[in-house]
Amino acid sequence: MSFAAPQALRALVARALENSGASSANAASVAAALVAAEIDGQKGHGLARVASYAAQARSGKVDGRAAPRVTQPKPAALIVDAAQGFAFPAIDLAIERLTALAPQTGIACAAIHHSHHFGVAGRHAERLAERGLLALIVGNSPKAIAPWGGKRAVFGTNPIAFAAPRAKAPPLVIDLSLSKVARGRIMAAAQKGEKIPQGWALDKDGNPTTDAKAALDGAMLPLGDAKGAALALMVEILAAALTASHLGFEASSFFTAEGLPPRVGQFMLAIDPGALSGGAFAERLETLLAAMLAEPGVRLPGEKRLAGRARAATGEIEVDDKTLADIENLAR
Ligand code: PYC
Repeated sequence: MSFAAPQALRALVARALENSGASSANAASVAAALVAAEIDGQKGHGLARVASYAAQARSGKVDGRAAPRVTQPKPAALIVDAAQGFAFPAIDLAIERLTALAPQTGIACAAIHHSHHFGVAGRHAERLAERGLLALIVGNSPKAIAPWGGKRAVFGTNPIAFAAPRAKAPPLVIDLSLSKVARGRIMAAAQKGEKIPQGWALDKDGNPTTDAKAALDGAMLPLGDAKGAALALMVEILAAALTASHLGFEASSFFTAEGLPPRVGQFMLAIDPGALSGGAFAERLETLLAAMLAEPGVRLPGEKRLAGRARAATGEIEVDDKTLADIENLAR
């Protein structure tokens, strides 16, 4: 493991992406998101993505120079066209515009069209909550989960993120992907030749499997069984149908540089909590959280990210040697 300062890492990642054809604005936006994910302990959405993002920018699968465009078809509805570029610049634009709009309209939404991997969904929701808004964000991703009762993957892992502002504490953040476990855990088991527990995945014929390689060719099981599959369906409708984007089973991989752009979508909803609650929101939320915390052993969701940030604030963060070396090569 190596140690590096967040600011230096952001500059390094941005240079790696610019060398691969990204505009400097896009490279800075992507670098900020990936380093933030690394700091928050979400390494699957952090620096490990740089090499594949750079390869996709080089091959043209992602348009690294795309400039997201926003239109406002209805007073409280925004369309942000990511234009087959990276998701983060489009999300940044949506956050900026929703922050201005939602306090005027009470509730506002943004449909991000023709997008890419949007990393840690909870971080985008949290940024809206840091601006005083309640946020709900969903995004679809390439096929991974079968519809309940089916054999073949149709839906993505389709994360759902929610964040609520708090007066005297960082926002409460809830962030969940809908597969029972992250696909990265199955990939890691396959690499090591290890078995996976029963109940994580199906093989390509729809049979439950403990063989990690067979699971990668098959489908992942949703958390909460039929209920999770229903949520994955809901996310496809909000994130892909509503954004005129690719459905999970139509989307190309977020990892490989070959093929057409994934063109997935994201849907973001921002609510002014004061407007809808007549000013009672903060008190009601704190009463609820206090009741939870009165139970011994209870922790609020999302606390892990705060621990990562506290460590990063002391100076340097721990980065995998090979990942860092790959980024340094790309940045030369
Ligand atoms: O956590 O599964 C996930 C995910 C997919 C796209 C963005 N995050």
